[in-house]
Amino acid sequence: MGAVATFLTACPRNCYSTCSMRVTVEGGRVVAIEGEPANRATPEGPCLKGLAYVERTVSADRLVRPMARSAAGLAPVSWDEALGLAAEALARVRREHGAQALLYYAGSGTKGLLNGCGLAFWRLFGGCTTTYGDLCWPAGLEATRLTLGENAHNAPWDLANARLVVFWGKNAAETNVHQMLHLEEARREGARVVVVDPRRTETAERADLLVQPRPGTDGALALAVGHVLVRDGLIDRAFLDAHVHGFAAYAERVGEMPPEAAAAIAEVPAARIEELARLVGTVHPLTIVPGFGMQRYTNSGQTMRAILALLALTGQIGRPGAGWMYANLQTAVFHPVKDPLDFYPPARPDGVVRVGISTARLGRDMQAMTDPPLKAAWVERGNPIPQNPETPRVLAAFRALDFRVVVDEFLTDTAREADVVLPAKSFLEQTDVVGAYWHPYVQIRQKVVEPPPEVKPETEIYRALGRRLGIAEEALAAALPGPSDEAVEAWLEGKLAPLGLTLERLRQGPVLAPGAKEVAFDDLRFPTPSGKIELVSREARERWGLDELPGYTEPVESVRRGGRYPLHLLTPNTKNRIHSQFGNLEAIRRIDPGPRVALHPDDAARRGLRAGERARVFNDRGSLTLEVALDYGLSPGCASVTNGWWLADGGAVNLLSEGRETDMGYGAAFHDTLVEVARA
Ligand SMILES: Nc1nc2c(c(=O)[nH]1)N[C@H]1C(S)=C(S)[C@@H](COP(=O)(O)OP(=O)(O)OC[C@H]3O[C@@H](n4cnc5c(=O)[nH]c(N)nc54)[C@H](O)[C@@H]3O)O[C@H]1N2
Ligand SMILES: Nc1nc2c(c(=O)[nH]1)N[C@H]1C(S)=C(S)[C@@H](COP(=O)(O)OP(=O)(O)OC[C@H]3O[C@@H](n4cnc5c(=O)[nH]c(N)nc54)[C@H](O)[C@@H]3O)O[C@H]1N2
Ligand SMILES: [Mo]
Repeated sequence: MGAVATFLTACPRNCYSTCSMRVTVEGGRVVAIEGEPANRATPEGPCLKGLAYVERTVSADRLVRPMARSAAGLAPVSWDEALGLAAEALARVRREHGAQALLYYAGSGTKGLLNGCGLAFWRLFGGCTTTYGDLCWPAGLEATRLTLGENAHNAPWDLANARLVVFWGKNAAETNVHQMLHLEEARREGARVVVVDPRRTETAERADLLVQPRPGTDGALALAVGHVLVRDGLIDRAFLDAHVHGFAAYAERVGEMPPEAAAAIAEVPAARIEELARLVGTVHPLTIVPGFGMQRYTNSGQTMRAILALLALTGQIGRPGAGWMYANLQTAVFHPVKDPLDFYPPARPDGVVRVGISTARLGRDMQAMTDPPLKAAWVERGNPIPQNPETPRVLAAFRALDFRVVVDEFLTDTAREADVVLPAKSFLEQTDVVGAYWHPYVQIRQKVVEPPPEVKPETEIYRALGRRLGIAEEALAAALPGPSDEAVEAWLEGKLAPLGLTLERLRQGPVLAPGAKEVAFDDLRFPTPSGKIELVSREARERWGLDELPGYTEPVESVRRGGRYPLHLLTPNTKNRIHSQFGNLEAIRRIDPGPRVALHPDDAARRGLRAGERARVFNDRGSLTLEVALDYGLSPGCASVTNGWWLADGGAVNLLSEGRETDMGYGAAFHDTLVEVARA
């Protein structure tokens, strides 16, 4: 056995927690993963997924050699052959159709500054087409920016100071497990907890009040809460006068939504709406923790504005224990994100990179693209076939291309469609620096082991491909840090130095991002056009064509709009997977062996379905055959399947969704989906 050493690193998954972890390596192999108490947000250490890296890094399923397609399917080939095939095909596409006939698709598989190298490389290639928007959170980001001016919130541990915590469309007990520790601290001091969710989630187990709106109707619910606050004078007049723009117009708007009206829309008893309003109006400090669940609808940006308005009314912003804990972009110190459009570089057309495909409409936009049409795709860090809306179209669009390259650690549904699959490094195999979107720490994501002999980091994949494409060595060197570990580190030091940080410092522990505030907006300055919290937003109209006030509109795909199918499909996230990752590991399979559709027992009985039976979940776009699970905690009229199952598992939920954007921010309206369930 070789030497034993322990390293500090951070989990780079697209997850709130971005845990600090101590990784023990013995004989070149990861043997243990533990927590790092210096991270005040995640002191207890990683979840089961984090612990499962011990398996994941050496999993027998991991891709450790390139593969290429022949008549017999995908088979291992040498790097020489794989890169030769890719270079030849890409050069041909560029020669015949132009560089923009290549789609560069990057998903959310890992965080890190080195991710930016992809686009830098494609610029050297001569350009590409890429996507705008994302699958995750942009409607909420934009709603928050329109209202508060930027996305920042109090430090995670400040939740302990709250006396009322409202989890609105967030299931922290599964998706942000560390937040529950801060919640428990608040509860020990007497805090009360509200959960607003059509499902009685694990988070709801801790709640004093559970409000279960009909999916997609939270806007109406929030307006009615605002109505009661204004009606009963449960508002902070001094705060409104000094720091809020548009209260008079807002008060008029909520006048139109008394609790009885919202009760009819949201299918929540009016008395419960009154109860929620009384808590919001009287139990302070109040933190609202909105999740991403209700911002996956066609009306979701407006919904988020309506919920956020409740904090403006009650003056619960800029104080300890108070505020809007949505997205904390205070660690975006390397590329400050002032505007959600800054996420999609380059935000402005430059003739080289065509930012022309909506992530939410990936399949449709790929098929519709002309001048030049798309002929090839390069996919990295993402699994768009099961994860983007409307899987059948995404699949068809990928199949219609002449050539596809996928870079991944595993043979995902998307990789299975590729002509060339290149094995990706794991986060334990190349040093990088990561931020977070919940806590305010900048962290090192440290190389702790060598990659398997035939695995290269993306930076080296690009360098090798670039050489084959005849790109000048100096240009590659300028765009791609490496090849040595020292050169990668020197590049990272160059990014850190302007912030007064070093890798050495990060190796000692997580570091608060320079300028990060423990209490966001404590100076009550809001970088909006009026300098105040905006209940009325001109930009909402000018940029998105929406009402200047928050409002409620029925989701596009709805039974009340005459939708053909009766059940509302929810596709939430789940504890032991991150989207389409981890579900293939033995440690996870033991707990969560396969996809199931949850139904309220009454809905199941009406269809003659019993627990454990197989049922077809379907609409005009597609169908899934799944095992039925009964859940009294799920609102009647809903069906729920966790997202992230692969086509290969028979559970790819986006077979059922449509490629539709949210009302603002270019997000994906996954939950605007109706289905029927019947005996298989
Ligand atoms: N119906 C429905 N669909 C959804 C959602 C929903 O709620 N409902 N949620 C959406 C949300 S919020 C998100 S964020 C998306 C997530 O969708 P994606 O962004 O596609 O993310 P993952 O499914 O996690 O897949 C990431 C892939 O990156 C690979 N990977 C990991 N590390 C590396 C690396 O270092 N290099 C390379 N090259 N590859 C790597 C992983 O193996 C994995 O295959 O899904 C969305 N899809
Ligand atoms: N374990 C784990 N953790 C994760 C992830 C993961 O896949 N697994 N993914 C990470 C990522 S990328 C994301 S985006 C986050 C997402 O984490 P969350 O913010 O918790 O988001 P979701 O699971 O999409 O949805 C949260 C809740 O919204 C509810 N919901 C759906 N529709 C509505 C509605 O109309 N109104 C209301 N009030 N609620 C509704 C759902 O039932 C669900 O319980 O989690 C991150 N953390
Ligand atoms: Mo996400």
